[in-house]
Amino acid sequence: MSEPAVDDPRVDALHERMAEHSLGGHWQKKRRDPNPKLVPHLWPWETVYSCLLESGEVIKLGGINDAAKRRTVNLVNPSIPDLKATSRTLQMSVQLVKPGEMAECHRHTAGALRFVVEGEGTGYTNVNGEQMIMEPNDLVLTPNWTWHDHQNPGATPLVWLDVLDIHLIGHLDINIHENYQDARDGQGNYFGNASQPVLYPDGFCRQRFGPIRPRNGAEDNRFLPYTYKWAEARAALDAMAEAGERDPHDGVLLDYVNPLTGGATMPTIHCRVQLLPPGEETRPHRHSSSTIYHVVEGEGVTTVGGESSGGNDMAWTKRDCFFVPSMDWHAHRNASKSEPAILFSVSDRPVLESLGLYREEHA
Ligand code: 1HN
Repeated sequence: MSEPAVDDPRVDALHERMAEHSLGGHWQKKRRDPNPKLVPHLWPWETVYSCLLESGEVIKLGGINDAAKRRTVNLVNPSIPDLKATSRTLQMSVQLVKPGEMAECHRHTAGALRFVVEGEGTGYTNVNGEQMIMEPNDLVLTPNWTWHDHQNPGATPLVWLDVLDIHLIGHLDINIHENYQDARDGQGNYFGNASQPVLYPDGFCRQRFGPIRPRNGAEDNRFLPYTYKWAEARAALDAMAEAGERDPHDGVLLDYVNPLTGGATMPTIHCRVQLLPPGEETRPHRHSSSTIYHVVEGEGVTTVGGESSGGNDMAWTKRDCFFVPSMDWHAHRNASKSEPAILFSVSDRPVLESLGLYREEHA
C-alpha cells in the first residue's frame, strides 16, 4: 500500500526521517494490513487424514527440522497462510503416532489439549507423570508448562486433534519451549531421557480433583492436567436429549469445566460438546470468541454470515473440522432426520471474558 500523494516536500522529509528512527505518524497508512478478517473455513477429514497418513510414510518423528519431535498436520486459516494458524489465538492440528512410536517429552508455555480420534485404548499421553489413556473422543489436558510425551505401545495408529493457544502466547511474546532431555533436576543433573517416568496410573487426576477429593487441591487450580472420558460425555448428551433440554442456539450443550473452579476448561481455551437431535435447526447467534469445531458424528450444515453477506454454508460430515470467526452469525442444522449429530468445539472465550470483551447477540 503506497502513501497517498502529498504535495508538501516537508511532509515527505518528515516521513523519511521518522521511518529512519522507527517512528510513524498516526496519519500514515499501514504498509500492509496485518489484520485481515478471518474467513470461515472447513477442512474435510478425508483430505486431512490422507495427508496425515502420507506424512506417516515420509516424515520421521523427529525428522525434518525436528519440529520438537511431533508429526502434526496444521489446519491453516486461508486468510493468514503465512502465520500457519487456525485462528489468531488457537491452533488446531492433527497428530499421528504410529505403533511403537513415541513423541518425546517436552513442555511449553502454550497450553494444549488433545481430543482423541483413533486409538485402541493402549496409547497414552504422560502428563506430569500420569499415564492418561487415550480412547476415542476422550479429552486430555496438558496445561501450560506441564511435561508431556505421547506413547503408542499398541498395534494400531494413534490419531488425535491437538489444540494449542500458541498464537495468543506468541502475540504476548512468551512462547518458551523446553525439552525434557535438556532439563535439569534440583541438583543440576540433566534428566537426559526422551520420556518421563510413569508415576501415577490413569485416572489419578480425576480422582484427585473430582468431586470426592483430598482437602488440599492443586496449588493453582486453574491449571489442572485432567482427562474427560467420552463415555460420560456421551451418556450426559443422550440423557439431556431424551429429556428435551436444549439451547436454542446450540442444541443439547455441555461444557467441559474445570472440576475445581467450575469455570472454563483452561484459562485460555474452553471446550464444549453439543448434540443436534435429528432434523434440528438452531437459531443464529454470534459472539466475540472464535470457535473451531470437530464433527464427532453425523452430518449437517453450518451457515456462517448474516443475510447481508448471503451466508456461507459449510456442509460437514463425520470428523471434518471447521472454523467460525468471531462476530460472525452462525447456525447449525442436522441434515439427518433419523440420527443425531455431535460437534466438539474449542474457543478462546475465557480470554475474551477475562478481558471484559465477551459479547453475544441472538437472532
Ligand atoms: C506440540 O507441542 C504438540 O506436544 C502438538 O504434542 C502440536 C503444534 C504447535 C506447536 C507445538 C505436542 C503442536 C505443538
